[in-house]
Amino acid sequence: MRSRMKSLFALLFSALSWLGASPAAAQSTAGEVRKVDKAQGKVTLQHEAIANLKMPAMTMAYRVQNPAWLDQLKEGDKVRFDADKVNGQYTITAIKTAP
Ligand SMILES: [Cu+2]
Repeated sequence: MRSRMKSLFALLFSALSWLGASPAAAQSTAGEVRKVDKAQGKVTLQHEAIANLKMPAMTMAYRVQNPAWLDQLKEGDKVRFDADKVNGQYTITAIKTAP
């Protein structure tokens, strides 16, 4: 009985931590690379609406959280990404190329 309770709690806990981890892990917005500007540490994306920023679909330049990501991107790449406002600047916090 005791061990059943224990495993139930373990299951519940892992379910909760999975829920907590998933939003950060999912690249939620689709876009296409228009321009890579390594000097400025920015990438211009044509993107879908971004719910968490209440932003409609548009083309705009974003700062990237890690400038090394720019080496993996080129004009015309289809991507999925997360963006947030960091220190008042729209910033890409995660990005990967999509097939
Ligand atoms: Cu935008």
